[in-house]
Amino acid sequence: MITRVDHIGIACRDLAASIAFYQRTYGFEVFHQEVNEQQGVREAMLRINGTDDGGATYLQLLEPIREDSPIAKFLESHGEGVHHVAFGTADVRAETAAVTETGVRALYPEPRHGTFGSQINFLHPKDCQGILTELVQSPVHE
Ligand code: CMX
Ligand code: CO
Repeated sequence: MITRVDHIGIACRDLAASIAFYQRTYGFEVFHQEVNEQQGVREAMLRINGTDDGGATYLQLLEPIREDSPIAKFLESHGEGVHHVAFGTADVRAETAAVTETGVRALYPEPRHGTFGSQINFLHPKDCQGILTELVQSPVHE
């Protein structure tokens, strides 16, 4: 079951400049920053609100650290902007299995490491109304 919008992933060329935009425009603060080598990104999570399942909703600002990473590729073809939408679930394996039963392709056979030690998978944008969709199990649910 999906219980919340976990985050909106936004591709940017300059993480510091993007953070500064969200700070001055809406007053959003950086909640967490990390480098995810496997995904090829330097990222910042800006916490927007808490949710009644104990999770939260964030903006995830993503700057590529490698030319062959998905974010670098996306910036080249689409420019800066919304890259993916992420839904939160208590069980990413079960949710991925349920969704793939409906004919939607998951990108990974097993969940991978996401922000804050979360577990993530992605659903192919061509199967999801043109939107790259991420499924996230936060560590609070483990
Ligand atoms: N949203 C919507 N459509 C997208 C897309 C996106 N983010 N990225 C690519 N596409 C579309 C392209 O427009 C293209 O469509 P057309 O065939 O109509 O031109 C098609 O998908 C294939 O595009 P591509 O450039 O060949 O892209 P790839 O197949 O190389 O990669 C994808 C696409 C989704 C498989 C790849 O980006 C991926 O593996 N993503 C998952 C990992 C990821 O995004 N990590 C970064 C975020 C990490 C995090 O959130 O923590
Ligand atoms: Co994400």
